[in-house]
Amino acid sequence: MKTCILCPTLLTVLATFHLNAAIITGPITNPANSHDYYLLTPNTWTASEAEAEQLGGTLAIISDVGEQEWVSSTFAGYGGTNHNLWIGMHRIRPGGTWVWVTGAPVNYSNWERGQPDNNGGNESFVHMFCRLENRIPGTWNDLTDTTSIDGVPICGVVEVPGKSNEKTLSSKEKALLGKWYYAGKAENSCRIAGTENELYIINESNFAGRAVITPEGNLFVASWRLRGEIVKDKILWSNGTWWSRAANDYESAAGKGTADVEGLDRAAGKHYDTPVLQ
Ligand SMILES: [Ca+2]
Repeated sequence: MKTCILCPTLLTVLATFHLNAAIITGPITNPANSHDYYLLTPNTWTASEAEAEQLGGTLAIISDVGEQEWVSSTFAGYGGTNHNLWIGMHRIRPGGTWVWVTGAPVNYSNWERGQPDNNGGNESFVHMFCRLENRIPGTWNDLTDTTSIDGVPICGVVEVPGKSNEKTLSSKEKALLGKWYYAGKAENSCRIAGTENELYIINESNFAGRAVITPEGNLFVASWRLRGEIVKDKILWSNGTWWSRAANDYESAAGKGTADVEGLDRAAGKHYDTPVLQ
């Protein structure tokens, strides 16, 4: 009987924080850049970014004061309700530098006074404040991967690049889309996702980085300074790791070493120590 009484509470919790966030409203087009935006239900930065990628974009990349003011005024008080807003800025590792998930250059910021403070040493995700006493609406704060602050939920704002750019993904880029496996391990799936004209690498920790194909035919993720050599059904990354299209236990197949799996002996090579974007 006790279990039955607890069930509704448990279900409410599960329904409130899905693995992915859901959409409150959108798409709403920003007339200044013709990009589409969505407001998501309250969730963590990580779950919100995952939903953004499902929608074909990322959490919003705030490029200038105009976009800042449009996003803040459109979504922070949407529907007469206060929402703090996750945006697409994060640290790849605790205490590291701030980057946009797309790898876009950080040319604009709007930190609140005293922020970012990395309070507790683990604030690696950025949100905008809504209008609330003691807070300057629209200013940014670094925070842990949580779902609320000041008792007010945090909702992701998704930005999906418009189709005004005529460039589309090449057939080589399209062939890379879909699921990959870190070191060929079934439990460590990764993804390569694409918008209409941009390619994103999403690693086993669910961090996304904008990727381009270099003139020599390799992948390059600028925000991570990481190159990937495409060898048949594998990507050999310049940090010595590799992805495979298929989930296979390569280590078992190859014994303790992996050198007899084609190309893997080159994965940890030093030929990409100085990545240069064209
Ligand atoms: Ca902070």
